[in-house]
Amino acid sequence: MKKRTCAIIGTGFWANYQIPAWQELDGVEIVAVYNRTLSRGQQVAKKFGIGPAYDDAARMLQEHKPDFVDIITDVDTHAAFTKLAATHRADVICQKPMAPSYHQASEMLQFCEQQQVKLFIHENFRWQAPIRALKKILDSGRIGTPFKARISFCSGFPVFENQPFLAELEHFILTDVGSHVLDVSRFLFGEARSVYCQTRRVNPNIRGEDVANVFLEMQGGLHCFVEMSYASILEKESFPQTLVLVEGDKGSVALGHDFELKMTTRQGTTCEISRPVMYPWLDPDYAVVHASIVECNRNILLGLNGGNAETTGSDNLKTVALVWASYASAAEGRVIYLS
Ligand code: 89Y
Repeated sequence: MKKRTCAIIGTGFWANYQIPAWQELDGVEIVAVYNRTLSRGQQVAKKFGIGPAYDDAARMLQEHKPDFVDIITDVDTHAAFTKLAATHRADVICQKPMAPSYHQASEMLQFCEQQQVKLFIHENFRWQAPIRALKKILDSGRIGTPFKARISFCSGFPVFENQPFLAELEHFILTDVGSHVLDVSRFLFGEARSVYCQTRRVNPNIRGEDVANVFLEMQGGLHCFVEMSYASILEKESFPQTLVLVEGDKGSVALGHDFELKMTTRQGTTCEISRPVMYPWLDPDYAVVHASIVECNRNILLGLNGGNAETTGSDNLKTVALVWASYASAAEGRVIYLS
């Protein structure tokens, strides 16, 4: 099959994993990279044996006419680059969070629909090996009907060292981590009916909130507590693992530290370990996240080729809605009912 050509937009921290993850797949050829600072783009292009590098994204799109772009920039630029690529008739993959507001995210989606290009959001947490293994257990019916769950991402990892712009965000943890873990809640349990959230800032050196506790009632009735924090100094640091406990009427399943997946029924407890693939290019501190980029890209490539991808723009808009409903709930101190 003919390879799909891809142009990379943005060669910051995350591009160092997004690019080699594409190189794990047969069906994609990266033909050019753009970065605001040309020397940085050239450095990354050289590192991965790709190129050429540009500091003018429009010129890159004009000259290479790629089948799709992979936008790996800060959230504030997502809408502008999406529109630019869509105008050049390139399909778009964009990092999460989709946009800095629900309004801008839905505009991005609308614009791509008008231009008749596809839009996908690179939402990778649901593609993590242990999350997929947990979903398989839920789908097998072995714990019966789930009625209650906790999804937890609580860490003291110095996240601002690798991604300093996160400290500047007015809306931090719900957009950065909440986009992921609220998406996991949708992946596991479907859509939410209502949201109640409280937030806090513990770290005085950052602008946004670094703690958020979200209580969801899912449409199926399940109660789901989604907690996230970058202020948690715990006995066992779990970054960047998402820990999950689901209780059903016939048993429970717990995704614990180090990818241990334990299922308990009245017959006893079984345990499996669902480790990520340790690709040579990944940063071991981020292993489970970086490995999931390959699976997320594989699924999006399927979508680009006409199959069904999970993390389309229209699907992800529902996750964006949960993030902003959480902020609205925290600001107004009330339960928000989702339509
Ligand atoms: O930006 C975030 C992400 O997408 O995964 C973890 C992270 O790097 C820091 O919260």
